[in-house]
Amino acid sequence: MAADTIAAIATPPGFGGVGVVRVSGTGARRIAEAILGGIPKPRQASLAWFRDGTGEALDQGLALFFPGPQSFTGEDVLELQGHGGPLILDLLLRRILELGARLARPGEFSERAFLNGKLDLAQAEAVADLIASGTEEAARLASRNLSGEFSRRVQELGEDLILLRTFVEAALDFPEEEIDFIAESSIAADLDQLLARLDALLGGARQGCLIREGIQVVIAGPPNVGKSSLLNALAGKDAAIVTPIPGTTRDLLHQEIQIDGLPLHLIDTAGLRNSENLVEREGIRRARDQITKADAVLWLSDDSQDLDDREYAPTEWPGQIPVIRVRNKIDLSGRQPGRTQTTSGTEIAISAREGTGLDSLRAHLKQIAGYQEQVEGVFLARRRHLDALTRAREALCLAGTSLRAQHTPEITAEELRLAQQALGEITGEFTSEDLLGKIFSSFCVGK
Ligand SMILES: Nc1nc2c(ncn2[C@@H]2O[C@H](COP(=O)(O)OP(=O)(O)OP(=O)(O)O)[C@@H](O)[C@H]2O)c(=O)[nH]1
Ligand SMILES: [Mg+2]
Repeated sequence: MAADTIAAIATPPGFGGVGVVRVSGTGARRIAEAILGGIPKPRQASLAWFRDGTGEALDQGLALFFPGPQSFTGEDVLELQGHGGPLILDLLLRRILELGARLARPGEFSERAFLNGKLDLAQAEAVADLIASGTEEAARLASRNLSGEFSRRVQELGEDLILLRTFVEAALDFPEEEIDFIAESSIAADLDQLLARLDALLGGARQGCLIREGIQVVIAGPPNVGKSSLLNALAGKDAAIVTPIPGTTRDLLHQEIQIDGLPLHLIDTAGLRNSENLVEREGIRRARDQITKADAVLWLSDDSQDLDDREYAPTEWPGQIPVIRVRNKIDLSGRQPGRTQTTSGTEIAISAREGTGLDSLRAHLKQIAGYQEQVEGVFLARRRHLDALTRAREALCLAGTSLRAQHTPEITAEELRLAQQALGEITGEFTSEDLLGKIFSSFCVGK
């Protein structure tokens, strides 16, 4: 248990009805005595005056005391709920620091909860994800992780892996009987079954990662084809300036939208053409740059004009980025809205002005992102979790290969160990200090 006592304002900066200061550590009792004149009854709200060093009242509010280990961090925790003014909270915090606490680093309360075994790492991350969640879907999934469902599934896999390891390692200890031992056992079948469960978990985690992070979609094309109009139509508001003048948009315009719970970061860009205008040229440079960072590009053209846009298209489309050709202004050209498959890829005909064809476009974007509705067992995963699950999967596959080769039980055992270790990284059983520091420092102060 950490020796020093930490404190932070846990509510966001600004004015509000209530502001909360949190204290955790062995000094919490002493601080309560100094500020409140006594230690509040454990886990009960008591109305109290918060006093400064001279005994003068700073504020009045609710005081809550959670003796360790039955607290969020596992240490003694004091929570003072005063009025939500920045100055008053600051005075209160300063008084607490005077009494020997130090300012908490971002995420330090959660870090202590993790170190004291109150939460595993995936759960601690879920706390931060819940706070940061931008969609209802993401919030729902984060709270599911917080409840430990994801961790439990990962742990169960880890435990079964240990059983398998024990078996294989026992075989190593009795080399004469080794081949029969492995052949007669159900190890291969168990391994396949583990792999299937891991795949299911990975599928749910991939979907969850998508819900957490969304995809970045760049709208690009020649000037005046309706890129900004499309952004506005998808966003359902008048975010970008639309005029009949080619070269209207110069800056990149970011807009967050969601399609059935899938977050999409839309970026409207300057129309691509050869321009002598310095401002426009910079806009075009930024547009091209943005295209290379996209998860998908909507390449727009004006279907009512017979324009060869090849000369405008970036000469080297970045390799794997899906490009969707969108024919806009079909209200003028008379083309039917919707999706068609051509030799050069998918084309979608829309009218940004009338809103036709947009449903097909949305559906296609979801498909490109790999987003499915109602997937069983979705978990709000981070890249870190995906990476660990993928490594575990690779190790299991190698274990399977060496098992079937029947000559190298050492390798099977080693790969199983690596798989178990990768799973352990998710819940924090095996982690480096660096990784912990990185994870918790991205949290908010006071959490
Ligand atoms: N008829 C029709 N006009 C459209 C449609 N979409 C856009 N427009 C018109 O086309 C013109 C250009 O639209 P913008 O959305 O500004 O085009 P842009 O591609 O963003 O243009 P730049 O920013 O200059 O590159 C405006 O007059 C729009 O009203 C459409 O679906 N149908
Ligand atoms: Mg524009």
